[in-house]
Amino acid sequence: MAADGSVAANRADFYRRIGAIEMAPLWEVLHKLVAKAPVTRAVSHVWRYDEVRPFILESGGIISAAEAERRVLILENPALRGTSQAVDTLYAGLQLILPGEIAPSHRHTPSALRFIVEGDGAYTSVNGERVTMATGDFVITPSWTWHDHGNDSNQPMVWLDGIDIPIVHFTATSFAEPYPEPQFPANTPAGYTRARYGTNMRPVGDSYSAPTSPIFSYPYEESREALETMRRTQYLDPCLAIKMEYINPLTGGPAMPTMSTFLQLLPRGFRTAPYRSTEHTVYSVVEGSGRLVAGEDSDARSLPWGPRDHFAVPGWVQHRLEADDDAVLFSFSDRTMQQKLGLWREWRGSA
Ligand code: GTQ
Repeated sequence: MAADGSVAANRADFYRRIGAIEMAPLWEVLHKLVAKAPVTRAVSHVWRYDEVRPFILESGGIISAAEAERRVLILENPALRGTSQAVDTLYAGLQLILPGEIAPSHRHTPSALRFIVEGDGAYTSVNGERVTMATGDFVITPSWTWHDHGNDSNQPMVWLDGIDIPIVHFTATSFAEPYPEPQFPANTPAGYTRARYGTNMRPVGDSYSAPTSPIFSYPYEESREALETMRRTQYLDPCLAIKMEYINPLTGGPAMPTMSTFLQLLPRGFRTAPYRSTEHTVYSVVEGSGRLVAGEDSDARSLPWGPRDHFAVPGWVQHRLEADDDAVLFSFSDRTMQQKLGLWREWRGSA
């Protein structure tokens, strides 16, 4: 019993004594631990490409790709500075590779995606098979596969790296190692994986089974054409317009185990109904301009975006999208991970 016998002093004394043997009282933290609704410090934010691009190009004179290993400017959520997080569960960065450079081969347990923002003619090699990369292409480097990047073109290339690093850190399951040479031997003819899995066929007797799609390149031209046909023939979802998910052709499920990836078309003048879901999302604008309206009622903020801009929408933030022109948005989120854990929820408002 504390000297003055008061309840507060009594408790403080009790907490101190249990603290000495590494214990703590639940009742002081219960409602923070078991929150009524998602709590995140992350905020909605747009990185404007006209502000970002000069610094990306300048980074080319600050360090070489070889020395940096990956010459990337991380997109850090303004409320999560110092954490390398764009949103709670996802890392995002913009990588620059100049003509003639090689970003040396390595592998790691985090799964990575590339979405090409600018340029045409660089390549990524995944376990020795090269895919070329052009603006709007979506490329995967699955967990624990050797990958290097190179640029044989005569222009700088910039792409978005989307990686599940915060998820891997949370589970403390990060492993990484460099390949002993700058490049993994080019041991597989270009187009090999596309031939095996990319034509709605697979080799008889094939036993590929991995949590990531065997297809690791999804060219923009094909995905864009699908959206165009869909928008002419299909009802537009009030909250999403036309939103397609990149899939693993062997399962019909998401292309990667931890991250879901999407390409979305908002027709000119389309304004979505208010929406929220628990997934944390990062967008890369391919075509068109418009705005993200994030927050509720008088707290709502209007954040304009245009081609090559990137924006973050944290989970459970009510938002809508408005398109001034036909707009095409790439996005990635942790939706599939949340769904696997039975945690994902959405809410749809009316227009
Ligand atoms: O290209 O492998 O932005 O390992 C961060 C870590 C890119 C990559 C990043 C990486 C990579």
